[in-house]
Amino acid sequence: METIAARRACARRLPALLTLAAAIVLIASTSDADTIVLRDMNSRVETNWQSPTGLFDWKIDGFDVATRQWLWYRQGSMTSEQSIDSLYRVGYSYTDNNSDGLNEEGLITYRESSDALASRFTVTIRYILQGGSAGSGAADLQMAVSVANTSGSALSFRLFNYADFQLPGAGGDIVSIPDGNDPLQTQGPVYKVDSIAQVTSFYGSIFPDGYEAGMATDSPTLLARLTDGAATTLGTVAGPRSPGDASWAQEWDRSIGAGQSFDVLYDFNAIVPEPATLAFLAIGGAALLRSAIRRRGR
Ligand SMILES: [Ca+2]
Ligand SMILES: [Ca+2]
Ligand SMILES: [Ca+2]
Repeated sequence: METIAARRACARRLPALLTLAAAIVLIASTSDADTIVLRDMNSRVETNWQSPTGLFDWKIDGFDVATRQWLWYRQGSMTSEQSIDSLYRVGYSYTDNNSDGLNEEGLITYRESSDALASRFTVTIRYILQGGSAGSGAADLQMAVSVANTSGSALSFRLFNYADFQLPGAGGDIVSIPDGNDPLQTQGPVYKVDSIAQVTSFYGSIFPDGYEAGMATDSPTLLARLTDGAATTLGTVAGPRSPGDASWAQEWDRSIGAGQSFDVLYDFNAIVPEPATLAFLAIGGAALLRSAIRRRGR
């Protein structure tokens, strides 16, 4: 039973607790609010979840392969697509799955509006980073996107995933999406970001409705089309596109049933070894490297 003395002791501690709470809020709003940082082995990913900047940094052994990767959407009768961060930002959380003191998993949650009861859908993005050993130049990033229809009727939803990766080496990158769901960006025989999108809850085709391999010299660029304030429908541009500053985008058009969700799992596999490692790769190490990464994933 709580005594008066105990209550008084609690009351005396209260100002200190409030100060501590204020300090924690301050830390969260100044250093941690905008940017989510994931780390694992040789790899580090930074995502600004509160702006269209999105994922802006993916360093592998110090080399940054990502200029931007982010999601846009167009729902119902919206007249232009909007970046996913323009939804109500519920929050994010970290997970350190392997208890090495580094958070390699981040979960970001958005919903239609600040009013949870009035919102018809939520969107969650779960990133899981899997680094390679130091100097390997290899890393893997998974992104699981779930659009959940929390309303009582079907929801018309278009989801766009845009990716602008960069690879080392001169001469520009080559990008292709031969089957629609498998964007591949390469530079020379070794450097690459090999992506695959897998629909994990079935609504219509397992393939995207639109996909385009793009170049920074396109007019307008893929990014410009997603941000121009007009409704965009992607075509089917499989490429390969000629060497340059490559990007790509995919579009999923789905009617999501009441209480159902549309889920896509992306896997981005990057290989950007430093020149010293290339000699090793030249004698057949690339397959070993790739299988080592895969083994870690199981
Ligand atoms: Ca960890
Ligand atoms: Ca547009
Ligand atoms: Ca690029």
